[in-house]
Amino acid sequence: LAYIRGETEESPSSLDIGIESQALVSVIMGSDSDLPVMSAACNILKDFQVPFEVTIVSAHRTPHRMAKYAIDAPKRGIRCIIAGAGGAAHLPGMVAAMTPLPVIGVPVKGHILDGVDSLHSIVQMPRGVPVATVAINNSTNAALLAVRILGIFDPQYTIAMEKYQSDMEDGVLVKAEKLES
Ligand code: RP5
Repeated sequence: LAYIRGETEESPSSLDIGIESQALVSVIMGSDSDLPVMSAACNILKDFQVPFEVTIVSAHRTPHRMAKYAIDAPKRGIRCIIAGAGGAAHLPGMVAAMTPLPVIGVPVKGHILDGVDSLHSIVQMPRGVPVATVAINNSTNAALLAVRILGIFDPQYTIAMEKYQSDMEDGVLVKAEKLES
């Protein structure tokens, strides 16, 4: 089933994940169990009106799909890949090895090792194969970084990012004023 940006105000569920052919950003994850974490990235991309797609690609369970997805992504117009995975989190690194696109890795917190295993798996890439790694479970920052990357060739995203930063600053200042009064 296609997940089309703007089709729903809800976070994507496991029923509406799929491929959006006009997507600039791809959000992939190793399992549907990652979706509660990765849906925050989808919400940010929606807020910034970035065409994106979201789907499941597992480095271990669907290695052939992963290879095809990574190789085809640039040809399909994808500009940046956000990849979330937990545990032995090889998806972001393996995708980065098979595509020239920027890959942003999201370490997903598992039940046993608190996500430190995922963080180390994603951040400890060998020289030559970079993955921009965000904090554990912080897919929000992954999406914000993707928006900044898109802003390099499309100023509308930079302008929107400046507004986001300004709104964030205003929000903190309001809280500070309340605290001080
Ligand atoms: C990884 O293994 C996934 O990214 C997920 O975080 C973890 C556990 O997957 P499930 O067993 O919940 O499907 O591949």
